[in-house]
Amino acid sequence: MRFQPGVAFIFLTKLNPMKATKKVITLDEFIFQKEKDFPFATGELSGLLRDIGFAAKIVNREVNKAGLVDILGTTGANNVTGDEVKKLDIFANEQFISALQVSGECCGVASEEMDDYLPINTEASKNAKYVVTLDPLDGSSNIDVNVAIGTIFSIYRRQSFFGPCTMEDFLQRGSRQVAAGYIIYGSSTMMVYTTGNGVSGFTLDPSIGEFCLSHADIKMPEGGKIYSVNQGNFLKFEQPVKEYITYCQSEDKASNRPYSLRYIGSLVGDIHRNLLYGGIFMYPSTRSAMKGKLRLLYECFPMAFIVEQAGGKASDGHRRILDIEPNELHQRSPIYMGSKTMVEKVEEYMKQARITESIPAASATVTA
Ligand code: P6P
Repeated sequence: MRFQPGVAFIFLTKLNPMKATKKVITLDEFIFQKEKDFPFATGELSGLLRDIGFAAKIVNREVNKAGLVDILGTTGANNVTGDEVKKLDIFANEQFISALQVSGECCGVASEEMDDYLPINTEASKNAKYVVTLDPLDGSSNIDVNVAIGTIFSIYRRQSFFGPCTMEDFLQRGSRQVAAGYIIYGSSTMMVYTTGNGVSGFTLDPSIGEFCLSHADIKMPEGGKIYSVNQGNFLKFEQPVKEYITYCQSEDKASNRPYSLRYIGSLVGDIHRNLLYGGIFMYPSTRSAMKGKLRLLYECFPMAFIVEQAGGKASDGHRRILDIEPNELHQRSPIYMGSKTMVEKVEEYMKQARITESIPAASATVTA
């Protein structure tokens, strides 16, 4: 074969380990860089985000072998290493709490897995500046069928000044979050978070054990063609929600309808897809669950913060999710969040319904 320089160049660059490649930015480097953008930053929030990233890697390792553990776990209550086979959401809760306890930057945690909040009263933490709310492993019932699941977290500055944290430190409206994020354990594992200056996504590279910047400055499309809702609850929804779903299903080429229904029953998976592709996620109230299903503090608030920071919108049908003042840790809320124009359309249906109810004779309808 005659020597062909071009082929040689390709051949050599493939082999050449020193070949210049795009700089990989790890989560730790990114956090450190962003901290420099804030002259008065003290590094405490950065430390907290790094600790959450570390715990995520531990949880990821266990989630990835969950199916295997089940097979091996049939030998009894213990797995191959002799450890008690814990439910993964309890395991995840323990991992994130221990990471937050050693962090020294967090004085308390509220979690879906715990009835009450947990003060962290060690010498290093009891006067720390931040509290964290957590859904350690949302959608964990999907593990056995290999559907994406996730961890959701939210970080607030404490309201109390020093000493053990108080309930008021957790019962803050969503707009007071200083950071929020999720980890999605899916076809790849990603950490997506915001500190109020846009949304960044990091993909875990198992070969180096680092989250690497893969989605800088995520922006949610203003419109979308995906609607996510548990269609099985349709008959239980209130009338304007039924009308909006029917709107999504109606033929109208000018507005790209009918939309596609995409719903995997795992909040982090559904939101992550809609964040990148555009779309609306809905968990409305029903007759049997007047407040909806999703929890305000550690599901709705953090996801709403992320969606808004990416240019989307999050509402309970009538008001901005982030403006809601919570009065209990495990409070639920209906939620409609996603592409701005899609959420605004739902709010239009809800508003018309209120007008119709207030003027019974009115035949007010929503313009399609
Ligand atoms: P449903 C998972 O159990 C979860 O909390 C969220 O992750 C998900 O969006 C929702 O519940 C699914 O609820 O009632 O549609 O099965």
